[in-house]
Amino acid sequence: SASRLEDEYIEKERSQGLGWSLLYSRLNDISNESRPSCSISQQPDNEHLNRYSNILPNDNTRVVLNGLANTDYINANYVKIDKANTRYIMTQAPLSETCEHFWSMVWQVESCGIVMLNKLVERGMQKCYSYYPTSPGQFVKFGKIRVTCESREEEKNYYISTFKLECVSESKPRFLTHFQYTVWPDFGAPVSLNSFLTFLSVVRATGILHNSQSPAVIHCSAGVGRSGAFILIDSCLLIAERANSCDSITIQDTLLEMRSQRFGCIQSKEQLRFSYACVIHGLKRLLKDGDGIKTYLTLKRSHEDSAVGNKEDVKKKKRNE
Ligand code: PTR
Ligand code: PTR
Repeated sequence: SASRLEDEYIEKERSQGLGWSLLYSRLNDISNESRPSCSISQQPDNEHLNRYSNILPNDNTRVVLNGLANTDYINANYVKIDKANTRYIMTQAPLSETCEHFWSMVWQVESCGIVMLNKLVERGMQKCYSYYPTSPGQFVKFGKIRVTCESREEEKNYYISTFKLECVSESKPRFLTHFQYTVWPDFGAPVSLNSFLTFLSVVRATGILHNSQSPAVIHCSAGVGRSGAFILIDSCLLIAERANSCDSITIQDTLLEMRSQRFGCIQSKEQLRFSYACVIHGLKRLLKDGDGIKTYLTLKRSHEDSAVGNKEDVKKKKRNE
């Protein structure tokens, strides 16, 4: 059942959500104790290929490009969650000089899908290069890869597109589904649990997420905050769906497991709270247990600022971006 996890959730909501601050900083302390080495990303040839100097890929799980592009470096990691039996690639939003690397990676791992959780421009700043074509028939070419838009539909809160990929050295094209979710502010959480869970179920239904052959590529701007929450929710919901239950320890352990493969996953306590709420709400919907989580809206209303990101996080963000 979902009731134990919901009790733990309600406990953390007490005293203006103090429980979330405590849990979030405790998890950060644990992650910081075993900070992974990220030295390859800081080599002189690679430094300028990182969108943010403070968000770097762990050396041991980085995606090593195999020769389609003129470098083996990209700010991307393989992230796998054993208990859920899932595997993804998490990466930063392409820069103009890394689009070629990005598409070479997609071709190399034979990915069937990309999930983009950011907008191209956020808070008036460019947060992602326009690395993909946006109208049917239009194409972009980066290095050896040509990407043609076959279709693009605008749905409520997201776009879904089909791209044809062609590589100069191979005759056979491949096809890929691209999603862009447009209502998730950086350092914050989507406003509606139901709309997010609907989006997740549409992505899942295409089969791109749990494809044992090839990982989906998940990105936002830095490839840690929103992408981290997305993967945490997807994997913990899978664990919950199989066992008909989930607990707080599983969510915490899964996040730590993710961070050991890509440092920085989940960038605010609001994203941690949203992840819990989605797992509870999703599990209750699955078990047809009432209407879903009872308290998500309540706290959100009493903490308006945390609905779009904690104020301190936003201030910190303004300093470093
Ligand atoms: N039914 C409960 C309530 O309204 O408080 C729980 C709930 C909260 C259900 C949020 C869904 C929620 O998300 P959405 O914003 O998608 O309705
Ligand atoms: N320098 C930025 C900062 O730490 O504030 C890097 C950054 C930007 C980190 C966006 C996370 C960000 O969010 P997301 O991973 O969801 O794009």
